[in-house]
Amino acid sequence: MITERTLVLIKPDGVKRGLIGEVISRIETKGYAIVALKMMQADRQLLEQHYAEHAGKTFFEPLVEFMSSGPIVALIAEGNRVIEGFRSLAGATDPTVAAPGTIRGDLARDQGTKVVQNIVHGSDSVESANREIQIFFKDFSIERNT
Ligand code: DAT
Ligand code: MG
Repeated sequence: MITERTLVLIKPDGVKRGLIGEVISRIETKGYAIVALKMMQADRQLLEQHYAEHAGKTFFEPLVEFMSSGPIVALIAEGNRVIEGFRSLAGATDPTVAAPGTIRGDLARDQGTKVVQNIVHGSDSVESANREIQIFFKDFSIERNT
């Protein structure tokens, strides 16, 4: 079985609300390993790269503004099927309908903002994970996801 890595971001809403420990705890309790971790301020250039797939959408500009509105935590989690597994822990994009028991379902709600604020980001495929890990952790090897 091939071990995977995924990029997780704890977004500014998660950091502001003091949920760094809660999110990390859920990842570790599930059994995934955290193999890289940093707190940082993401700038526009980094976020435009990270969210390139959403360029041109109505929520793109609010998304970049929100994600640069305060510190975030970036981490790499590792384990078999961690990409799918973290998406499952995170829950649906819209926190109003995200299942209870998930990070977004338990910890977030609609704030009436132009962009959905939902505590965490998780890569959605091996290709995305490799690309995003390179953006946030330039020196980190990607060999395990290839
Ligand atoms: P996810 O974070 O679940 O992978 P995504 O990649 O489609 O979701 O979108 C990135 C983020 O942008 C998402 O976490 C919240 C916000 N977002 C997505 N769709 C939106 C929409 N229709 N209106 C407002 N914000 C949205
Ligand atoms: Mg996404």
